[in-house]
Amino acid sequence: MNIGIVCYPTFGGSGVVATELGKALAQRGHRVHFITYSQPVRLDFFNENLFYHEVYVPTYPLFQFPPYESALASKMVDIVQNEKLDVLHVHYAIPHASAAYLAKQILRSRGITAPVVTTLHGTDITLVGKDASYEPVVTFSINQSDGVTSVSADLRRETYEYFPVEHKIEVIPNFIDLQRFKKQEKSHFRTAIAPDGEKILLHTSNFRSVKRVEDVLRIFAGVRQVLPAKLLLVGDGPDRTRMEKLARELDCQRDVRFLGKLEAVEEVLSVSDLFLMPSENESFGLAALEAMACEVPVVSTNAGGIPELNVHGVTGMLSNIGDVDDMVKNALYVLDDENLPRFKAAARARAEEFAVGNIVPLYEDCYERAMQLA
Ligand code: GMT
Repeated sequence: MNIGIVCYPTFGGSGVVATELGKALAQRGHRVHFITYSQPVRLDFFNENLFYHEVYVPTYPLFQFPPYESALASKMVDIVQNEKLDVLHVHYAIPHASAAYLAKQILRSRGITAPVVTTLHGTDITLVGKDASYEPVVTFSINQSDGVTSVSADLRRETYEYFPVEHKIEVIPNFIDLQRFKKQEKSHFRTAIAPDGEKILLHTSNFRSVKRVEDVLRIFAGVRQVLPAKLLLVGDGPDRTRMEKLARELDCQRDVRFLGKLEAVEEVLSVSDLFLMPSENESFGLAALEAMACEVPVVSTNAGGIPELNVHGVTGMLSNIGDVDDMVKNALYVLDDENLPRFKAAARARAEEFAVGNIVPLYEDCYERAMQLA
């Protein structure tokens, strides 16, 4: 197939999933055209089946808000027509699904059929999409898509609950490259971080309020009262400075390291004992899946789609949002030397169910059905 992928090319989970999907499809012999405003971060190599088309948004003094959606729709028209795409797969409803609808109508006026598949990733529904400023456009463009997928059953439930969406939504979960995400021998790194055999806890996120990084620090402070431990924080975002201050207030700054935006997160995961995900909302929790693939169990909330990945008492433990005391108790239970090996093995085994080879064919089937419908 000739497939167009539209996504946010930045570090966010939806962009990562879209890019990894494109790479996997290219390996399976499809020709994949990325249509984005800059080169996706994980697309920094040559492959004969991968193409990148940049959306250029001309500015003009009149434009307080440059019309990205129009430029994107025009670019989609150009690429579908000239590269003879079979299907357009847009990740994140806003504004990609509505731009795709516009492109489809323009192409139809030229006698060209362009099936559109929309994948809902989370905040496009749970945070941003619900806002009355966007809701009518989100609902309309989901209903006009030829195929709609969501990354968890919970996100599908939320979509039906909050939007008058009539379209069938197929659940296709996030997936993982088990060759890249596996426990690696990094004992020198472990010795440098935890020289006295301390347990290593890890959190990775974009440091936005939905991630509740404050809870990460409070859980760590509780664990450290009982057990020698270190905390590694990967990522960056609006709450970072406040969290550095909180680490000092909790008097645990010497045991906390802010590592910033690391690309090779699998190296840090390889030396970690426990992953913390106290999110307020999480449609799937790709970061937890990456941890589990590296044999790191997860202490998380039961928000959104997390329970569809993290199995309570098996791959980690679940608590209610904000229940820091319970998460401290759970973390200590998982980290107990009696329990940790069994949790680690179960985390990896569960991650294997989400192997890229199990999930990507579901998208191929979805494309086929959308092409028949359009
Ligand atoms: O987690 C984020 O804030 C980034 C966000 C995004 O939109 O890129 O990630 C969402 O999509 C990921 C890939 O499908 C999911 O694994 C994340 O759980 C989801 N984040 C939220 O729902 C908050």
